[in-house]
Amino acid sequence: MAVTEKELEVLFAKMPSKVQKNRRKHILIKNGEVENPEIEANTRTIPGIITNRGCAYAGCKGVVLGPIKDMVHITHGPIGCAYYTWGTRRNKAKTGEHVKNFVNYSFSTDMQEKDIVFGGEKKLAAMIDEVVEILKPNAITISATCPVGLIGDDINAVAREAQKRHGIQVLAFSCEGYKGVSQSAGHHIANNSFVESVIGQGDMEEPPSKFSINLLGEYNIGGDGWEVERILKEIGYNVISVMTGDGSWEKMRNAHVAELNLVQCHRSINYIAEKIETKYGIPWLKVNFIGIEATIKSLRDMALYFDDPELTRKTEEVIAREVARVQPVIDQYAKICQNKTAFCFVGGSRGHHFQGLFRELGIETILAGYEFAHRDDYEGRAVIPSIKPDADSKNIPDLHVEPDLKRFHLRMSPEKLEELKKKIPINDYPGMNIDMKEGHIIVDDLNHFETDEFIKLLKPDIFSSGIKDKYVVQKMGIPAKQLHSYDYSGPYAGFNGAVNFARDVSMGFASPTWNFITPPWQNTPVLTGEMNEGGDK
Ligand code: CFM
Repeated sequence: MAVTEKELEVLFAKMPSKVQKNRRKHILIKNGEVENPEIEANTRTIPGIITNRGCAYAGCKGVVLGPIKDMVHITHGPIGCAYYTWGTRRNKAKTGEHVKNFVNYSFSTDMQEKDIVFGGEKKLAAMIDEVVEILKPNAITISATCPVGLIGDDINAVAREAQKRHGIQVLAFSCEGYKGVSQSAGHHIANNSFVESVIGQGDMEEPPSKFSINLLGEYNIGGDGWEVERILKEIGYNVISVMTGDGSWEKMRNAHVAELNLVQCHRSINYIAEKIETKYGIPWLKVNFIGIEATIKSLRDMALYFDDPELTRKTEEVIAREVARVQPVIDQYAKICQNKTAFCFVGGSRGHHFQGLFRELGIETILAGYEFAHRDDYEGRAVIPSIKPDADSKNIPDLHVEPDLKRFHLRMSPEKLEELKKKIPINDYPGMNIDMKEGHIIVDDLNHFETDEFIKLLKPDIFSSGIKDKYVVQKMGIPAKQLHSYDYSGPYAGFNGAVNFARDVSMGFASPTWNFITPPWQNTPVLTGEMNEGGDK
């Protein structure tokens, strides 16, 4: 099913002209004649429009910092920001003997009116003292919320003093919610600080064993990272650090010794991948462990990079064994899913990543998009030089790094790397648009009105999005599968994840619940009338 230009015009016509002008740039129909059409992204949502976006604090503390388990993450601000980010992103983390894990806690300075009036620095310093005394974390982060920026608390000074007092690293993040147009700004702020102050601070000079890698942009939602690590370890890779799912500050400090960085979520962590390349000479490879085919491709790309006969053999052995184990189970579920259609609208990477997994089940993604991704996530990294910075993007400093004189070394000859780039996505991400099919819709920063309208137009069999819109969609009689938190399920990555996903999605379709729901528009009488502009006729 596809939408015609004419139908799209009808949709636009319902918007006020100013909104229409703006939204036209964010909505595309994939058209074979224009291979990679331009889309506007990472710009402000018009105030008043209900979208799914979050804030810079959410991207910094919630997404990138939050999953690091051996640090205590302090939210400096009134209690709401800490409370509503407590446990809602299902970034799981293992505990064990001698493992510090504070992921299940929420820490806030709980600023009151008096702190807003007289300043909250003393309260923050006292809280750090308390945290060190009670929990003894390996390091601490402080994330600023909006009021902190407004009243001008100097969190950097508080962090510096606390670091001297306690002898542990205390990092301050000026990630006030308003710092950018979405959580994407917060990713960038967190990335900058990790490159500057954490990565490369460890003592290791050499990788501890062969095939050492870092896994970037994997946050272990519902256990995704554990499934990916299981596969990688079985093949023979040594995972030095994961950024940041079930991650640790201690391990990240030695990330500089790896031979390759894998990038799962390009949007949230491409800055780190890029800067590590410049600083330490580690190339990065775009991978995708969502879906059987994508997982296999990623594993084979990695084998090509390392170019080792034993590793390649083991890669194929694991692939063959895993596929033989999971495919028959998936095939059973796929019978329920055949010829269905989906909307796949997620934050910044999953709108693309999950399309392959849907396809493997016989489900076609007819509308996809991102809440806050940039043009490169749609059109590929080749467009980066042509993206014009605006006032909002200039708000986040672009960190300048130089090669580390002591620790920079090439992982392979430039010629060999160039050869490899022709075969596998090294230091590159071609974006989502090229994978979308003719006639399908690409929407940036989808809003509530458009969600309603596109559902009426396209009648998808399943809607994949988040908590903010799932209930509205379910009330329309359409199953909704959250692809942020995975509801209460997961992992969805790797081989085991594909089975879980197939089970959950087919359960959604097969549930008798939908027979008890009548979409509201089927019962509502449609009144027609005319405006009487002429007065009292
Ligand atoms: Fe990356 Fe993510 Fe995503 Fe993201 Fe997020 Fe998330 Fe996401 Mo929700 S880091 S961009 S900021 S893959 S929390 S684990 S699911 S919007 S698509």
